Amino acid sequence: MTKKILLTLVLFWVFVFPVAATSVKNDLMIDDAWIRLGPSIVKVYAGYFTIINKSPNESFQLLGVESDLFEKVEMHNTSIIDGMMRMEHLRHVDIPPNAKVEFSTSGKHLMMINKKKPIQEGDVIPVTLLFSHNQSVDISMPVRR
Ligand SMILES: [Cu+2]
Repeated sequence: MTKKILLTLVLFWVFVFPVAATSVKNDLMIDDAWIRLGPSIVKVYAGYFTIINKSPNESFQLLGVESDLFEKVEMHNTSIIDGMMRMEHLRHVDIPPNAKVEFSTSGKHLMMINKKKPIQEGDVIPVTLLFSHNQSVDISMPVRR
């Protein structure tokens, strides 16, 4: 009986909280994915995650990002040039072997442009990352402040 309850709890954890899980595909691991909630009138959101390449010798490139909830998703890099903050549109992002590449609140980030429907805190947005070597990784990005 106790075993059954325990199993139920484990299954509950696995299937009800997939958001907490890390997405893994072969050597690529996506961690800490989230989208920053903006004011409801804002149609552009920023998204963050960490990509870990566990391969000791193979490098990947992140070539694009897609989400059905946004018209388009771009990869950007924020940098300070002559005291001015600039955002550069990245065509691809290199993920070297055994490396960790962070999309964070300072630096590289996703720019998720023109949401197609209202988004609230706690929503989980399905997003697909497109990599070189014909790899794609589906992730769930929770929306929070
Ligand atoms: Cu940007």
